[in-house]
Amino acid sequence: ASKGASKARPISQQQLDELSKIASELRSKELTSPERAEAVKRAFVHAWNGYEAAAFGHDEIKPVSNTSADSWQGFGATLIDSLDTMILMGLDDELRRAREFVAKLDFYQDVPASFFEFTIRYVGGLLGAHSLSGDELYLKKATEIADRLMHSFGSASPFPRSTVNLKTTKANYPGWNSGNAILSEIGSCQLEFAYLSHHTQNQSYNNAARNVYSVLHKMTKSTPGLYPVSVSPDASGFGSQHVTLGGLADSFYEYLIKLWILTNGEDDESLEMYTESANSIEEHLVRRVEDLSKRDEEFVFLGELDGKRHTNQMEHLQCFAGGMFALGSFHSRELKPQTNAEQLLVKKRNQHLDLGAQLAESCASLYWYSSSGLAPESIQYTEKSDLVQNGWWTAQTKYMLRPETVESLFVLYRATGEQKYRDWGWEIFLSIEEQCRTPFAYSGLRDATKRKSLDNWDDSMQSFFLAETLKYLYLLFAEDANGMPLLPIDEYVFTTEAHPLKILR
Ligand code: DMJ
Repeated sequence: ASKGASKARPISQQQLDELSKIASELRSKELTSPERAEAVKRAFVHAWNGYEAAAFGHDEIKPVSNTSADSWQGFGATLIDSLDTMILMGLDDELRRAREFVAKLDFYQDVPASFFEFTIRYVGGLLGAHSLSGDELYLKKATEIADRLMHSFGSASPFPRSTVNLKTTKANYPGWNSGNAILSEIGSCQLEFAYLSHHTQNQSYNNAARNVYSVLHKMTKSTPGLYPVSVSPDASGFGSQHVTLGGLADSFYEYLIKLWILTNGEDDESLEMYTESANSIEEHLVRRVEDLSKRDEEFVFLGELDGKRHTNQMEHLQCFAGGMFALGSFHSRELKPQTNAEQLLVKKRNQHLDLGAQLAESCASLYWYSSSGLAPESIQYTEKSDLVQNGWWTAQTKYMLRPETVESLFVLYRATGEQKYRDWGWEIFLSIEEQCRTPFAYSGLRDATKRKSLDNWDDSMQSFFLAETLKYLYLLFAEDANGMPLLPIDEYVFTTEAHPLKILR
């Protein structure tokens, strides 16, 4: 639903020209990393100012019509998702105003809440802010909302239901999925709930979330480590044989290795699940496609499975996987293996780093080969690459300001120190400036294969743009006063919405 009177006249040609000037000026300069970080920070401030002026307290600004939208029940998704980015960037005045809003929030409302979205954006956003600031208000507010979300868990199922009414506590699995649970929805609360339990000394959050893993792990699968996206609520089986690392599944795989990291290596089962999954992803989902157009390197893409049938398609969402493999590899570097899973992680250290790097480069190349400089939402590809130039083509044209590729570039940079990751991230940032900057904020594109025009803006800026995309870009370039990276990845682990949680030691 879109709210708020339109505060803007239609965007004029003169305004468009001014926007283009900002981007071309940036492009014309050779900037140092700290200067690039400053440019990303200015982009954040531009978007935040627009949000504050037209949509403060709403979930999002609509960045072309300069109005507001409430996709997540209007608790201020952009504001909460942005708190830790503001802390990181030292935006004290903006943060003070946002904190005042958070202090007044009341989650006891008669509205249906998506367990997944509310966990990753609201609970995660508040916990990231707590982790970086130590401010107890954020922990208190995260606990308030988590207590409402806990009603998603019931006695009939080990899995949280998709939607829960925050007041009546009535909860359901989605009707559109024949009443089955969705893998990503039940498997992407484990970091947030583990952190919450640790800091509140209340184990109920972690017990409920963590049990989901044990139950899923025991269920029979056609291929070990590959979990179909649709799960029956009583854990008796899977609703389909569709396996993907994309939508409906992605952050489930991401969280397996990250929970092991967050628990400082204590959670053996999550590492076991990760190494099983990593093996099967390598064996069954990785596809290599010759690049006939520009490079000697092959594209390394991920496909999907329907039973035994392989589908050659990849969503932008799957581009988190480069970072996932690199992160697992990074965390094996000082490991003295004691379990089979730890041994496997150490043994695969170089292989996983190489695979992560290839996936990340392939995802970056989807940006290079697109005329907007920004990657489409999904592609299809052929392994008989003499048929189609490049070997891949666009399936879904939209570009939603998504973070997964820059997230992988960030992890790869931190894991290897190779400058090319910074340069690729900078190119993506410049394209965002050129194509997506509006007078009020940043807008997604309807068609990433076309260059900028008013009609091509989709008038949407989801909260993850400030929570993730700009945060990862900032972290790619920013350094502290001693030239050291901010938020080292051996001290913090990032939730699927890029909220940094300090490793629990
Ligand atoms: C974010 O909300 C999270 O990263 C989620 O895991 C996937 N979708 C968006 C970003 O694309």
